[in-house]
Amino acid sequence: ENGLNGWLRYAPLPCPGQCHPNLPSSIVTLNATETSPVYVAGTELQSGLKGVYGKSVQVTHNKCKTSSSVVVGTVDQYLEICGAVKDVPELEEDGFWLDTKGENVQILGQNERGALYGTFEYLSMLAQGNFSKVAYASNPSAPIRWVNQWDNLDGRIERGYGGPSIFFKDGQIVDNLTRVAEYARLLASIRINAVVINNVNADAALLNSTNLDGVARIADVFRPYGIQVGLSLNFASPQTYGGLSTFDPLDASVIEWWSNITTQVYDRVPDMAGYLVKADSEGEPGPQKYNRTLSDAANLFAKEIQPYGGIVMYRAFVYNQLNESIWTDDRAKAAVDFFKDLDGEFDDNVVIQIKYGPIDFQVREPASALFANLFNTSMAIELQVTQEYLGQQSHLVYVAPLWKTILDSDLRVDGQPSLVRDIVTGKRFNRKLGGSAAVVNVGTNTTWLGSHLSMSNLYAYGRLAWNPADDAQDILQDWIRLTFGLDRKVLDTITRMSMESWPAYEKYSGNLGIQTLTDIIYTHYGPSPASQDNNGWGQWTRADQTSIGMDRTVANGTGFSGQYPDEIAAMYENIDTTPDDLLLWFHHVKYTHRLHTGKTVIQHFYDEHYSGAETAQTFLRQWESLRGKIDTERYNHTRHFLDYQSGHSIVWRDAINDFYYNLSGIPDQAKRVGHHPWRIEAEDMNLEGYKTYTVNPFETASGSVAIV
Ligand code: BDP
Repeated sequence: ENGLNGWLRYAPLPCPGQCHPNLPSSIVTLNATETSPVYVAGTELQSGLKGVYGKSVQVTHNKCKTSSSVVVGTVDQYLEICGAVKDVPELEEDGFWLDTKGENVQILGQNERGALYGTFEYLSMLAQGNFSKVAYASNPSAPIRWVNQWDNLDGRIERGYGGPSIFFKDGQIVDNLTRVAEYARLLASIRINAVVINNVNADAALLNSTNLDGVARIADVFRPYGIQVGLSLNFASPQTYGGLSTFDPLDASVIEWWSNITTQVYDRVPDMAGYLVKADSEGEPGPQKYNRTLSDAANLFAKEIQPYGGIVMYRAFVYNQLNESIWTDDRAKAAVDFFKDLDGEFDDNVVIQIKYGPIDFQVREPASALFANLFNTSMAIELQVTQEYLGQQSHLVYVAPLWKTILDSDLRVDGQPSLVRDIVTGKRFNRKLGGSAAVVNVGTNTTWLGSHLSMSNLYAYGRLAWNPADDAQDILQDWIRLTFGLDRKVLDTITRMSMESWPAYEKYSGNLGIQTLTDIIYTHYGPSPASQDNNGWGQWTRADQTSIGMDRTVANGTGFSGQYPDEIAAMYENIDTTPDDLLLWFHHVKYTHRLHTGKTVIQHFYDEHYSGAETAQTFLRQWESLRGKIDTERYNHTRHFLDYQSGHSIVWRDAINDFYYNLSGIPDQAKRVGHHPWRIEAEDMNLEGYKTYTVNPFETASGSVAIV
């Protein structure tokens, strides 16, 4: 198996058809149009029943059967074609009703999308051998359940690790959209309803008429799966691409230019989801050039797409990494500084898309303070499925538990319970719009993301977008059963490895809230603690010979902690009440400072790096215990990465420990750091055809020497 079908393999279960006499013997869809989600649901049911249980079942359309069938449609279609529906509660948009108790299995959506979701739910049960008799409604937590792709028109994907784009090549939309349809299928099964297809660092050439025709073709492929397409815009397009002398958002010619573009877009794609805008960030142009506000910018687009029902996702990731003030100030404060005073100024169809933490997809961050500073503005949380700072798919890191720490954070606005998940879904402040977006970055690789196990993150994202209260391990286990079958040992082993993976990665990369100590300037991969300071992106570790951590308190530091509501601000302001895992995020302390556990910071660093790497090394052995229980192709592919991770976790361990030992001069009590008695250095071997090189930064090779 090559991974192409992800968790929708419909692989045969050990006990085929005859064990399950109650399998439906016909499928009825209440829409006969081939491009409708309900029709697609019928086809999907047919292949699921055939694949899992070897049962061939006919699909008929628009004719109700009295027994032994699966009926799929909307509540309204059912009423019209089959008659009154019993027991179905009022459903919300995209919600569904699934009833396996009666004579027929009923899958009824509030709309066609909901019917397709319900079908995938039923298929997920069947594929996990689950024949329980159930009758329930399921509704989404929020209307926005989007994914973002950072695909460039030349086919490269920014921070993508699964090969080139499935959408673009050489400046154009590819001819063959087969992979797009396969992606649509995966996304629909996890209830994603929109996809932004191009990079947030956007190229205006997407707006030429050939490319917009291509976007229409992409939208046609996604539509039968209930998925809408959205576009990232480059704010300077009217000037750089349109030839105007300005891109001032309040200039009449600029407004007219965008109006014209919007007409061209919606003429081709009448149901386009909306625009995504990154502006005034990391060198991208924005309204600040003309002293206009971010709301001036967002509302410019909002007004244009409002008549079409479109949404503007305006990113809160606004900061200027090369601004001089960053040397003394704190990038973590930027989002609140920029957006707080604009609360209420945004049009109703604007949603502020906020990265989960104040910095940038780090291994541990507190929840973005902006979630607790906007009360009259719709928000969505931005997560990252692609593991940019988290090992880039070469390391196993199941990220859902990290996301849960944020979604379940209580920010105590006005002293009241204010879970991030209730804020972003719109419940806490009564906003109609809200939800989530995740940067996914699948590519043409058959594994989609680059490695098989990383697909649990995509699956979990969709599940949490639908219901952020779900449990990370429960979600994982559904994914394992669907991806690798029902074997108990397979389930237990992959569960254990995955649940241990984020804590392990945090331990051997950057713990105590010091952030992922990767190279911060370019690759965001591999250890490079020194690169975290003295550059325009941040001054994060502030490590010197005696102390470490970034003081973000109001009393002595950057004042970031004061951006939270009082109770939370007070917790982070005080070193004693700050949780250890965020200690260095909020405080600058001596290496000898004692944690709540009684250990010193430096000893904890040493110990955790050993412990994290040790855990990562068990992953390979754990996986190898599954030999013969997993098909060879996926077994070997995964084994390769876990083998690599075993070694690279040691590189991480030693690089970080050596670096801080060198800086602080404080020895490891357990005498491991700097002592590697069993290690054979490559440069000490007889080398033929290799040369030795001194490496900089020193900590990235033992003894500072590498061979090439
Ligand atoms: C950073 C990425 C960069 C993105 C940026 C963003 O390194 O490639 O363009 O975020 O989210 O994490 O805009």
